[in-house]
Amino acid sequence: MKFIHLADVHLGAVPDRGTAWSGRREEEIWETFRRIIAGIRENPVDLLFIAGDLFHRQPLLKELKEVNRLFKSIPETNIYVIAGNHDYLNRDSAYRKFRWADNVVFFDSEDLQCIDDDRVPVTVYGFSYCHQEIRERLLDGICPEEGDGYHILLAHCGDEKHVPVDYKQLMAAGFDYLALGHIHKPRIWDSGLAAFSGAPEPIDRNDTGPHGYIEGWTENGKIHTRFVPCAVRMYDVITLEIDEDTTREGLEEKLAEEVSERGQDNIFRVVLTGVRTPELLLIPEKLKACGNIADIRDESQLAYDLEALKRQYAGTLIGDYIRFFSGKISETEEKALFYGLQALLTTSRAR
Ligand SMILES: [Mn+2]
Repeated sequence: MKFIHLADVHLGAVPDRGTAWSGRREEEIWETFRRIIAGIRENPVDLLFIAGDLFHRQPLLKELKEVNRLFKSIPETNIYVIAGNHDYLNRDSAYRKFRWADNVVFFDSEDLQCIDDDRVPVTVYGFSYCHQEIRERLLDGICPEEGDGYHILLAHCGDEKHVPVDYKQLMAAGFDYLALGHIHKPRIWDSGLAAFSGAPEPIDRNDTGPHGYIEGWTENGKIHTRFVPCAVRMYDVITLEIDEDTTREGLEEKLAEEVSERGQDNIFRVVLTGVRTPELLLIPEKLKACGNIADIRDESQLAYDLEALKRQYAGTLIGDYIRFFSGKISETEEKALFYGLQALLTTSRAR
């Protein structure tokens, strides 16, 4: 028996709205989903599990038709789908009246349901979201029914607003595999008993690292799994250390190099660390032009010789400003001191 476990596809999401690559990302999320289905067409599996948030929001009827068309194209595979918190079954949800292809089982209730597969010895358990949040611990105390074959649970869960879970307890409940969704980064338990497949394509800038799905198979009566990366791009963090010799041009060059080394198509968050001199004036737009830069976080500290400045500017606004912050100061005050000084010094120089 072979299966594929997907979750958090988030069809319809528009990542990084307002950036140059946003529209392309919206397409890529669909393309990767189509590619996974095409892969199943080439290499059929018995079961496909979709553990919630197939859609980023309420699906449109035409989107359901398109997904159903893809599902119909893999008739040798039985497909089990639950709705998550993003595509939850609200009263008017297009999910409610939709007629799926014969090989699709859609769980349409918040109560746990259990279905015996008609082709392989597997019983599938699952429930869908009918609300945006489920704070109740719906998975506490559940266990598989008596009976042969493999017992596989689909669940969209994992934080306090979305079915909090005691993993240890759930792992001991007797299921052969837990196909989990909601957490976008893949997480696979060593026991092989459970996994968050993660989103096949990263959806936002916090979804760093590799993304893909889980492939499972049985061997000697036990389920084995492996992670299969499939995302076309990755979110990554570039940390640039600044020192007193850093120039604006030098930093832009370093960022461009780093981007091409890690992959021009990837999307980056940039973190600036170290110490910078007041002379180094960075232009965020120039840095952002070095690649797909989603955001820049400046954690560098301005280097000032406070004592020297205090002496040099004694009796002026700048001197008073430094004196105001003397003694032990908080992190926020330190920021205020440095940014204030930078503003005062640049304007006083301009005069
Ligand atoms: Mn979710």
